Amino acid sequence: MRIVLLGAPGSGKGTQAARLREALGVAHVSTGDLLRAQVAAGTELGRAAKAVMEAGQLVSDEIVLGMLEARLGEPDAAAGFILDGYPRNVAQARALDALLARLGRPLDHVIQLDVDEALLFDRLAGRAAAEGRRDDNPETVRQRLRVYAEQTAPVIDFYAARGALKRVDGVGTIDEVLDRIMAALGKTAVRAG
Ligand code: B4P
Repeated sequence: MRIVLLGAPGSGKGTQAARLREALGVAHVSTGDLLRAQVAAGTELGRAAKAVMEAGQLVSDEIVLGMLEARLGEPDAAAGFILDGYPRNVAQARALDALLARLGRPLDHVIQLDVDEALLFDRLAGRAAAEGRRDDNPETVRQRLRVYAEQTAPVIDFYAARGALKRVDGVGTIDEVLDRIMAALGKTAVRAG
């Protein structure tokens, strides 16, 4: 199964994608995690991305697409994947279409996680306190939400226009949201306990 998970910063994409990976046995491909790994490793790409991420802006489409293509070629993605954090603008959505057409692996589902803005701030403030991620400070979060409204929200319309979008309420416990996503995928959630 090949899935795109859309949603604002703090909407729970990363959290739910990790659960979906377990539930569906597909790869979790987070462009944010891939970029943070490059930053941590101090690569040239990571050095270029660091300041951009800390300013709450988007890293260049070209860099992210190259990283994504390499990641989709890894063995765990052969069974399918959940894209978390990609595409983040309409140019990326078009590039993804072209890439997946070339690979002969079109998308099966596009899920949008809906969460209101006040709750996004609370969640990211919680993560700032717990994990100290440098782009979770209030000023950068405001900038990330602006970038989301300007550049990423049109991606929702891009998929909605072709009738491919399913909207899921992202407010509730992590398990409740997971159940809603699984229902939107036509699956039943099975969990231990
Ligand atoms: P990302 O890593 O994608 O960060 P994010 O949008 O904040 O989402 P994330 O997945 O981490 O958070 P989640 O909502 O799960 O991007 C970071 C930066 O990388 C971007 O700003 C950009 O610079 C760069 N980047 C990434 N992809 C790019 C691309 N394609 N092109 C260009 N640049 C790119 O969770 C947030 C918090 O909410 C967590 O603390 C979590 O525990 C909590 N939470 C989740 N679900 C909850 C629930 N149901 N109830 C309560 N709390 C919940």
